[in-house]
Amino acid sequence: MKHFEVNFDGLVGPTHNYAGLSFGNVASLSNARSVSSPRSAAKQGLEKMKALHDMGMVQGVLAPQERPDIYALRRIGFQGSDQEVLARAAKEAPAIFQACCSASSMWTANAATVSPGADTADGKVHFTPANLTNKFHRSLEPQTTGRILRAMFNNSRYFAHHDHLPNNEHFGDEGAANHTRFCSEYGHAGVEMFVYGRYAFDGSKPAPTKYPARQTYEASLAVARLHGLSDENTVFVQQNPDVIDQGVFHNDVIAVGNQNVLFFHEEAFLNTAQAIEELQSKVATEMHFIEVPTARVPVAEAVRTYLFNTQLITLKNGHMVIVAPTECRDSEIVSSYLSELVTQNTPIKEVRYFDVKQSMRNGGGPACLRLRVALKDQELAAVNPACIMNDTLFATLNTWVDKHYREELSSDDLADPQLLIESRTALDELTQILKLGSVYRFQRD
Ligand code: SUG
Repeated sequence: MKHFEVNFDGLVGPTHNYAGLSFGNVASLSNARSVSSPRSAAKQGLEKMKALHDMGMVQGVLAPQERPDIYALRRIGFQGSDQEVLARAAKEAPAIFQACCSASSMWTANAATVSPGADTADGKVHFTPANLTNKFHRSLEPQTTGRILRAMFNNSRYFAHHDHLPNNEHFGDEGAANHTRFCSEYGHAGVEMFVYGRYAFDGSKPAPTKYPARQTYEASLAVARLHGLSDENTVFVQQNPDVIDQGVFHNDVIAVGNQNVLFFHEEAFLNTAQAIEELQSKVATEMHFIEVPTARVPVAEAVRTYLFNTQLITLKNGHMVIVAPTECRDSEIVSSYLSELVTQNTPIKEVRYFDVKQSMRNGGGPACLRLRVALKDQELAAVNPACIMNDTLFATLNTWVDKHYREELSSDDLADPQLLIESRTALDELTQILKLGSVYRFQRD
């Protein structure tokens, strides 16, 4: 039996823009209203996917969502033809309108939480789309995410799909951005670490005071229950509220793990010693805990460069590579740290830098752009093959982007009725390329 970790990267959508929608996410707020390039954004993402494929990884593609979200605008009372809905919403409620235009589904680390079959009670791979309740623009994603995941993992013998958790901040769930799995081999039973920012039903517990904690303890527990995980293969860890208040809006901005490695910042967790002890006692292999001290990399520098929003991937020769954004290379503090790290006695042997600046300016690094799914070979064979990256798909998607995506987009362009037509035309063609069927509402209604 063979097993793999497959990274499913979000394809950036045609309305990629900077609207400053994410309070608590420093990059999103500081780049608000700058001009974006949807075409470069999509191509930067595709280059990363292709590079991982060329490194021998199995790489998948997750389709973007339809934006502007006309259905959300109708639901809050804007009426008339699609063009009238756009024009009225842009004029009367510009902030809400912009939220309905966000291409935020590109950050597929927030698409869902996934538990591999080796960990679950029924042996199936379980998927729960994240409800993303904390931000209105992101709360528009889960239903379509669920449809896309069902179209990609469409075999009930191997895959179990759940509805997203109740749409309420008490059950705020941000998906795999707060979920890390440790194991010896991907196909072997592992331990799943859920990191939460606050307790929703107990106000006496520590919580951030400035920025929101998007993930609740109760949501993490609910996902673990749905997936049929046990006490033995789960660990629940509270994020340090102080780092949330410094812009760490998801755990994947301050920690990343893979197999037997947890790479994390000294200030990441509220109770680090306890978390380490519990993880080591539950994971069936010896763990490497690589803790980066504040004295070496301050939290602000980690947030600015996204040192921890890196991907840790295992190549076929067993070496781990750290996939980092070029912002890490361009920081003296971080690049010197990384050059030393790869010479030390840990499985991490190499750093590869990627330019994902279009995404970074909205607070999305390499790790935000991917959803990890550990699969055994027979499960991989049941995945929609049109969504798996290869040289032909890479060429096809680049041509598709060139044909449909704008070079530049400013917030004023979002109300252009032509953008809606362009976006729907592009996505309709994409569902044929990725063989997804009619996953978008404009194709179904
Ligand atoms: O949810 N940014 C996203 C970034 C998500 C990053 N994901 C992970 N860390 N896994 C967010 O805050 C900004 C959109 C705007 O401002 O236009 C945004 O949604």
